[in-house]
Amino acid sequence: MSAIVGIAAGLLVAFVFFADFNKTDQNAGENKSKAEKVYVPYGEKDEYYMMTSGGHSGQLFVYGLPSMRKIRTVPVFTPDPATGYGYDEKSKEMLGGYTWGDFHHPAISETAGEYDGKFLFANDVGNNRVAAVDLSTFHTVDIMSLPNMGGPHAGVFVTENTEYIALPTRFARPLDGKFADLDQYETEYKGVVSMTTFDQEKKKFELAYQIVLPPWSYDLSDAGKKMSSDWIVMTTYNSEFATTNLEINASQNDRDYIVLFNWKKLEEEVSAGNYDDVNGAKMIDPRKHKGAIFAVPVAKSPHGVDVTPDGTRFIASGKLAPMMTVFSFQKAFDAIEKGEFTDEQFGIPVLAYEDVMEREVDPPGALGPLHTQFDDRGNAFNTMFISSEVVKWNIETGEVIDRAPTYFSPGHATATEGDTVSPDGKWLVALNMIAKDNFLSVGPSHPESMDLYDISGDKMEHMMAVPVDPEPHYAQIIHRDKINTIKIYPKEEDRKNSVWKQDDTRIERIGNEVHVYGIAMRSKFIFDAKSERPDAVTVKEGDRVYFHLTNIDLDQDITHGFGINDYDLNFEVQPGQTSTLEFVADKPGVYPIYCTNFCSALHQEMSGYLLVEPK
Ligand SMILES: [Cu+2]
Repeated sequence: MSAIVGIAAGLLVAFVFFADFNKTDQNAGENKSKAEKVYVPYGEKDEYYMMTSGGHSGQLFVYGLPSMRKIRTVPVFTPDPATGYGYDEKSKEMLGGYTWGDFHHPAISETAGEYDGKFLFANDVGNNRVAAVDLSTFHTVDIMSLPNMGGPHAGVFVTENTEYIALPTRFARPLDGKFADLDQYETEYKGVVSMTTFDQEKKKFELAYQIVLPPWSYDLSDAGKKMSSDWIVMTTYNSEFATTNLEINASQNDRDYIVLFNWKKLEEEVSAGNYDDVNGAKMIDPRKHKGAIFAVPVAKSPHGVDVTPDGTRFIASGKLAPMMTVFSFQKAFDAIEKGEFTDEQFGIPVLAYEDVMEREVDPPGALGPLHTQFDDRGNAFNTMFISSEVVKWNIETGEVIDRAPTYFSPGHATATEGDTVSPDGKWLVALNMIAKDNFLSVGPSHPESMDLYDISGDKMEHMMAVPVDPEPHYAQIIHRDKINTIKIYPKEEDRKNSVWKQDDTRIERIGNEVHVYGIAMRSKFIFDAKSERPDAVTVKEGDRVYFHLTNIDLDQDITHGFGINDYDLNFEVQPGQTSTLEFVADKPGVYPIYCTNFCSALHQEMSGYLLVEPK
């Protein structure tokens, strides 16, 4: 029961902290200087992009830093009428009929351990998927479903050169979609790690292999760097194998585990054909494959595990044990080399805690450590969920340097270039789960919030708190120089279904299929230039209709929308883009078509008709 007492005490402390912080108003002069620090005047741009997960909205939120202005919502796992995502043929197929996702952790592609700004990967805890967003267009380009998984919460994280995008599962399930009663949890339920690759030319995922693990819950993970670059570390909880009331039953053991594995060695096993085929996945089993998967005990129910920028250490956050534990990769390698193990779990040799642990950092009164970020001067920053603060400490010495309140209950924090081999130590954002009364009330439910800190000095300086839609779990902050967006989609004459000349527009019928090869341009639709009314399409009730629409306005930002009144359909074509809308004209009558995305002074005139003749 000690865990329960601990949580209760934590909540009490948190309450006191909340009450306290609300009163600590800054003086007006100080606020003004802070405002000047984050103000980005008209004509200038933010120095950083912050890519924030949108949680169960299934979307990506893009912010500018330091202004904290929201720039864009990019739909990833959820249909979005604002951009037509999930309505046109390609994005509808990518979503596969799902209407939501739970996006927790964005990971920007890396080269040599640096964010390279090419792609951003996203996990879907809700429906077991991984997605890629092309950062040249900020469009989602591929989504892959992962078999054998039960909520890939502990991803996504990329290896140093984006060789792999790793996704460990949170919930254990029987493999292969089989049924097994919860009484068979220990024997039939399994944890799984998915190791996916992404072809940057074809913009396609592939499931390279999976690892079957005991039915512990995998919470977070990180890839090694430099000397540890072949390794991945993952935190676990529920080493108790609890199947009900996890709040209590999964908090009994004093220690859970960090699982570490060598992805390069496992890659060799897979190439040698040493795997089982499970539900279409190449499955590695630690009971059969020795020498690449190990575990080390860690303070109970950890959340984050983060590899230091130099790759020498991994730091676990205790969550229910109020401390950060610094582990040494070298010590782990030495113990593995000597074969010194205390135990074996599911074929996984367990290293002695003392053999791998380098230091425990336990700031007095700091409760609920969640996650670690880094600066460029050897410091770590930990969010504390229960005591609502950020703690700055020195990685070499464990000395606590500064503590700053958050408003309130932070989950992750994200620092500028914070997951790379060279963080730049300028800004830190705490992603808070509770805003309380910081903002104008919008009813019983308050927004989540984010705190911005200047971390360039010895002391952290709180700059501002901003509200945010549900619900950022994690974010990465990348310098703007690394993002190179295209201005228009290139004009590809031979692109399937595209039409670039007015004379080539046409309406073709094949049986009960009607294909409209049309153009959107300021300020009209042309579906068939030779027709008396080029912007009207007549079909028969029951026809399957395809609108193939190309936006031939090759000017930056001239996006056209395409909505059909009463048909619940809307999509868009960005400059130079071709998209297809497919539907069955099952309602006879007359339906106005109009451009939904404001495009010109005569945008209002950009309309036409869909006429559906009754049977
Ligand atoms: Cu328009």
